Amino acid sequence: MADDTRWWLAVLVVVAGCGRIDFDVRADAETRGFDHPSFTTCDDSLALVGVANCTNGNIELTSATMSVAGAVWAVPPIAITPTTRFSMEAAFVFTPTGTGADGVALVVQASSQGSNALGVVGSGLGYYGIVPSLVLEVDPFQNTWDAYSNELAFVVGGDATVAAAAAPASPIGFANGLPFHVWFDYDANTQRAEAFVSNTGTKPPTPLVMVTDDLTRLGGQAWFGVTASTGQFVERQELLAWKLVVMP
Ligand SMILES: [Ca+2]
Repeated sequence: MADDTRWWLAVLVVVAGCGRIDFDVRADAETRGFDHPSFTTCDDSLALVGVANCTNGNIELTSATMSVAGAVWAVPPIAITPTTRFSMEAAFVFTPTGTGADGVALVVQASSQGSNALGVVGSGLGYYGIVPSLVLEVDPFQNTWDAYSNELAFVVGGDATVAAAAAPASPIGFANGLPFHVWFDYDANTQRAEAFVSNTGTKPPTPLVMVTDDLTRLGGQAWFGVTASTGQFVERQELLAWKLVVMP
């Protein structure tokens, strides 16, 4: 049986079983990406930018310090074709000091800064200005342009004040010291991105927010990363685990 046939059979089984495609069920030579269940060491496959640092088995994207930004990018960039699909999962904990802010973002970008990219601090979540990009905001601080506190939103133009698609208010709070998981899935065949959030490592059955976007606009390859920032209000923002499964 051809590899492609086996793959589609696997997908059909999963779709029939739970109503969605689980990117985690398959691994073969064609699957690319990475899996960091923790960060006991941070090697050259992780580019740390700004105030981000590798500490105590986690990546501390920001400390609880005013107006700082940090990011981590996976090295090297990954090809994006008209059939690429991927699932990115990240686990975080935000430890606020008073009102927690500003949040983190899962970012797919093809800026000329590459693995040195870092956007605006404060409400820019460390990604504002990184273009071209598709961003999933995890935003616990409601600015005037945010629809909710605890907002999960896709941004297609690198502008944190213009959400392409905001979810209903997140069913979980972010800035409360409890770990949570976020998923950012994309299928170039449908040009659809989906986002999920949970306090556990089990992806919910339905996405909280979706957006349509053609990621071939990024020009053939993209950097995958996580950014974060603080502003007037602060929280320590740690990346606990990070996984990416890409099917070309
Ligand atoms: Ca905000």
